[in-house]
Amino acid sequence: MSSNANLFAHFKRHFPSDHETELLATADGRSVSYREADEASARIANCLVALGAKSGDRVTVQVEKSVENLFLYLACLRAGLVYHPLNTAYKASELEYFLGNAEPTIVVCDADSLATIELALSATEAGPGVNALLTLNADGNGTLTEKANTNSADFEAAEVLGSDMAALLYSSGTTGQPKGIMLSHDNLRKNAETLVSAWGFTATDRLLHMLPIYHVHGLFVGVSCVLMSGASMVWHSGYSDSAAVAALPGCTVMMGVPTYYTRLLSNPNFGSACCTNMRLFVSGSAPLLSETFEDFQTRCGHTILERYGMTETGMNTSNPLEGERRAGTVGPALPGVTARVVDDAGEVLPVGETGNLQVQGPNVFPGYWRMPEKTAEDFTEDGFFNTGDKATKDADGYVSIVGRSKDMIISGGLNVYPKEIELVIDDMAGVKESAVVGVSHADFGEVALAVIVPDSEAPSGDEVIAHCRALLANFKVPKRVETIDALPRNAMGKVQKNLLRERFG
Ligand code: MCA
Repeated sequence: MSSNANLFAHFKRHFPSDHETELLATADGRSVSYREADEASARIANCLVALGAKSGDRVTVQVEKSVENLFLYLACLRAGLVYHPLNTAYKASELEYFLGNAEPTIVVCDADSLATIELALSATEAGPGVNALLTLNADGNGTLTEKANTNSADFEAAEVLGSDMAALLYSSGTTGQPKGIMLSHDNLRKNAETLVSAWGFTATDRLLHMLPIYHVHGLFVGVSCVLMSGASMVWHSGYSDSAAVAALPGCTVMMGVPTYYTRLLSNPNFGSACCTNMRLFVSGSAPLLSETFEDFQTRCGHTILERYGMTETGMNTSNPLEGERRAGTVGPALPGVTARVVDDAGEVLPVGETGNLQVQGPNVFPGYWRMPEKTAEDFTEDGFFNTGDKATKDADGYVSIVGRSKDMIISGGLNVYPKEIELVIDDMAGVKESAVVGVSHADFGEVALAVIVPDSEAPSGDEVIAHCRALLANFKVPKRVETIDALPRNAMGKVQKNLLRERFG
């Protein structure tokens, strides 16, 4: 039994000896014990298995953040099923791709999106493979909960190999076609163990959890650190700076994207008085401005710990818990992770030079779902993953991310791939071509700006935005649209996006 690599079995080993200990408290006063999480996830695991889900099958989940959604994730782990979470902002056409590609056995969605999901399923070949389409609403009710409640509260964690897939998350990629990122039980466990140790998590910690749980940050960093240390959390369904100010006095750790911290700073009630029990603020998913880092120090006396990760790799580097946290850097590689900066020929560069950042370690994913060629493209012969980020490393090993070679925008901690938006805009009547670039934004750090070249009657900026809004998740919708006679191109015909950023940024 001890050889079982099932992540849930590892979590369970770290449960407090008294299972009545609180695992989480919600914003509306509900208290959930470790015992309840154990029993509820067992009931769901039994239910999923009874519905015919077998080890390795995907369970696609597009539901709001809730306690029951967390139980569903734990249930998938224990049953050896692959948890496939989707951002609740995704629209029908985006869903169609994910469902068609992931080919789930079970789909769980909010009752309000049932018709959309049914339609998306009927449009893909994956539809007939779905054994059950269940609902789970933001309040925790729905057919999943109803069915699960009739099941036993015992479930032995399925025996899995460390290399077996625990979760499938998608990244849109530079081509506009999303790639499924397979994350194994070992990837998630080893990264979680590293973080618990690097950030000093113990059972006395209480994490302020306001991040979504359809991404690595909220699920595999936040939840994993808590469950791997027997700690507890204050669980909010979303981010609000005023709710954070109210909750912080009862917490010891907070994790967030930089927007969470800039919004905290803009709240006049935020200051050292809220932070008397706090020991750590962690920031990631997007670059933290030095200005935010410094303002935060001045305002509450805490130095934000910035770390760096990706969906493909989990966390790679982190500023230290003890020791100097340097503004503008993401810290040295975490124990067990190797981070190197190479030139375009793959030669390791001397200290201080800018190049391509590559990483290797037990946290790095084994490859893209059913895309062996793409996997081969993104890994070097000696097994390093090309992050697509440009970086430098100083003499102490501190890494600074200085740019991205993959044409990506990070908006409010969410990755936005211009190609995906350009394809949608190029389809509009009156648009000859388009280019989407990231421009600075006070709240989201960066947002998408679309530049269109009209060919006949150009659509208005509002029409372009409305078109995007109908087809794309809201965070991808350009915040602004500009028109230009021709896109600037270099001698190779490549659009010079830097010029567009300079002109319209
Ligand atoms: C919302 N909007 C956005 C974004 N979020 N626009 C651009 N970028 C965004 N991220 C827009 C909506 O479309 C809407 O526009 C308006 O803002 C208000 O929407 P609302 O949902 O009310 O916004 P919010 O609740 O204030 O959300 C902003 C947020 C949220 C709290 C910053 O986006 C968030 O929680 N982001 C964190 C995402 C995350 O977990 N990232 C980690 C990925 P309109 O009104 O026009 O419709 S994991 C990762 O990156 C790696 C692995 C790592 O290292 O962590």
